[in-house]
Amino acid sequence: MNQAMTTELPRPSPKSSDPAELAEEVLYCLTYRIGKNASVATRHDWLTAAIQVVRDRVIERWIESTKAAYDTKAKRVYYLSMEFLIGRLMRDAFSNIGMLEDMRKALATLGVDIETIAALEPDAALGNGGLGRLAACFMESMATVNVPAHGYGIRYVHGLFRQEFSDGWQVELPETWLDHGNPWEFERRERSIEIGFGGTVQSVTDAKGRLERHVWKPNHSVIAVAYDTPVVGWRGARVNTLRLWSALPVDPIMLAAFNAGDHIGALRESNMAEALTRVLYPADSHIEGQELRLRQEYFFSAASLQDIIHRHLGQYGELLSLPDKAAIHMNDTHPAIAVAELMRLLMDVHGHDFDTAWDISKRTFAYTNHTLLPEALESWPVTVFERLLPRHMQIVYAINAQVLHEARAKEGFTDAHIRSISLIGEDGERRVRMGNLAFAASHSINGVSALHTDLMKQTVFHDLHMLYPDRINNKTNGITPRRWMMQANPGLTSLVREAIGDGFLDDIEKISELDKFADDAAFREKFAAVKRANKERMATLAHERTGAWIDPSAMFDIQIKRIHEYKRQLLNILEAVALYDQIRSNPDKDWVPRVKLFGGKAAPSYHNAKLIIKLANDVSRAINGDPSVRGLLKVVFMPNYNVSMAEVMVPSADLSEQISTAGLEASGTGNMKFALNGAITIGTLDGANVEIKECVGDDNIVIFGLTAEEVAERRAGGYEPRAIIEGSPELSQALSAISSGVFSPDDPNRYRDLIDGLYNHDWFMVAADFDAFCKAQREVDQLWRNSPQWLSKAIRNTARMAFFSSDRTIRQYAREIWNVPV
Ligand code: B1N
Repeated sequence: MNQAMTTELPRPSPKSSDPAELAEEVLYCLTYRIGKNASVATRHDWLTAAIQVVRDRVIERWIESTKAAYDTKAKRVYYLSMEFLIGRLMRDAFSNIGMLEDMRKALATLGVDIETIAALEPDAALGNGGLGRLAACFMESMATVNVPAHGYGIRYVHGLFRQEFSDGWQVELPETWLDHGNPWEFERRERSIEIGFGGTVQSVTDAKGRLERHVWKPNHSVIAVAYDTPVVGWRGARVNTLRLWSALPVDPIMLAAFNAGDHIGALRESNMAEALTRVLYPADSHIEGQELRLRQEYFFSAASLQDIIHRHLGQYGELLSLPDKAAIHMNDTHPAIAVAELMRLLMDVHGHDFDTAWDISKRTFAYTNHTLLPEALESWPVTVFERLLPRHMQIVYAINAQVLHEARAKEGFTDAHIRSISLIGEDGERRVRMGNLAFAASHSINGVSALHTDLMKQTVFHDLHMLYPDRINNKTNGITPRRWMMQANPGLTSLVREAIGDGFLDDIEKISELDKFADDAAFREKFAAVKRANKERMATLAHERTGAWIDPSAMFDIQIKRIHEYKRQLLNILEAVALYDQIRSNPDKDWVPRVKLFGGKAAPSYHNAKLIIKLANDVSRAINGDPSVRGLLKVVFMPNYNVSMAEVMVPSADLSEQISTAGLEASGTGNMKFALNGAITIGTLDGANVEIKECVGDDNIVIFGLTAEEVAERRAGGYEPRAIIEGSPELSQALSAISSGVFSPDDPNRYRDLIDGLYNHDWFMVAADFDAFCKAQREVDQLWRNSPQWLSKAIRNTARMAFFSSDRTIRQYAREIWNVPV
């Protein structure tokens, strides 16, 4: 740095953790980077200055990590994901670098409260739910366990919408996380890449007329500009890069058109480019099939692939060694077009033949499947694909020919098998099946829980698994204990440190030493006090956001996740209605006071999910306003559930609701966050709940309902919900209350479709599991009445959750998929 620039106010040593020196550093940033002095600085200015101070330390390690990976020629992991639900970053960085408390003191000497400014940091919501949050946990764990990795995604201007309620209905408002600038990101104009779309493919022949290669001539293009965010691992062990792409027009105001007087037309290209990265598609586990989405997918996959190739060529000068030096991971099929792009680059740009390119691709790519829901399996009409990506379409056909050839050469493959393996679906409109493309090109295809992986083999990928039996493997999801325990629950973290020492901070396996404290009455009391404080904090938030007062001594029963019929928020609401009825009928019974908390967004186009939100709000208004159940039952729906809100809700929970129809939730990760924070799970044997049960033990979890196998049998055997409803007085009563307008006197028919759906088909088997769920809830009440027993179980949950650390997950990916040392 230029000495002259720093002579006025010497820049304090960036290594210092002394609060007085840190305070000076904050003032330095305020003065020289923001251009303000303390007397006029806004709270946002203080936030930016504080972030810049931690950022400086992070940058030093970032440069070291990048250089070390280069010098040692280490294999790199490239994690391609349409979504990174990272949330706030300041506390994460302070905490991982070990300066949270020093910074708190430093800011206090300047009259600034760290919690106040922390709350101003926007919650980066570049994702919908579990899939995006998993990518964020993985980024942190890769930095922690020292895997050289780059995350690649899209820098959406608007992340997931902000949710408000208007008369109990969800209203979506644009999220504007970049309004105050983003101090974490570094724009890398030098990493700008031109991405083409459309056009034609020309064949170049040699002198003898033999085909030499294909040349794609796109008819329009945009520029992808890189924005880098550093991702810090625990104790600053390593700093990796999250590289997000933003689209810019190649020729912002097409001068020719502008000069010819077509002012609007001149901006067309600019508008089109900007539309590409403007907004995140707000559907979770559901594909809308709009062309803009395919453009987004190609845009970020192609930019990432070209970046990876550029880096590899810069260091090694050839591409045959790509599989030894790069592992490219596809987070679901959203980046699957990367397969065709790599093949195109290898063949058309770098002159490799198909067989070589195909071999390189298969040894480089791996793919994670996150859902078996048919509406989430991506496929694109051949017509759209061909128009947008004509060369990639040819390559998909060539890959398909190869795969079908391999299948035909194997014994036992009938025409039906061939049809299901094909990358092109031929039922009705011809479509490119992105799952089959990702599978065909990957040496590893993993599911996200043991059950989900088994079901993958039995269902969607049955025939591809028969053809390539060594590829499917399981990697049960995990969560980072840094964010989901140390940062979100500092009270519990200190208590655990007091009990078993600091070892678990660096090695989460050691948290099992807490197990013996489950029988220690004094420890139980302290554990209860921590939970109580977390519940008080939650009660304050609930009051701030909804106006409702909730009693921290009641049981906090929480269901937070995207609203989806298969996740069965409806089952939970119906149980609340039934309980409400029972309390009113038997007011003198010793009911366990409960607060049922909900949080979650519905995709804007998902009608039933929005109706379920309205129902929850209608039920909430009726119950909370009825003095006859006061102090015994409350229902609160928290608006605008996001990562930051989860950080408050999860540590406050007594009971964790994980009640999806068995076989439909691939894994779940909220289930892990709650259990780690000492909540007891009520759940079905679905996704990772199965493994949570194995880890915490049958006595420390409440399981109910049909198994995945039973669900399948019932479906096959002709499921008749009407008969079941009629056989359950509680369910019939709850449904007739809703359909007669008890909760919607202004519009008694409001829930007609929802209720008719339950009687007529009940796809998600709410009726089949209703009685079992109510029974399980009364068992939960019984456990709650014996407080020492409840606390022992809660402590055992915390003590037995080490397996669900994303550090474990990432180590397995590194060893078993990526072939990277950890
Ligand atoms: O991925 C999570 C799992 O824990 C959840 O069980 C699973 O539902 C979730 C299309 C998805 N699966 N599929 C999606 C998201 C966005 C989109 O556009 C599909 N999300 C999941 C992590 O493994």
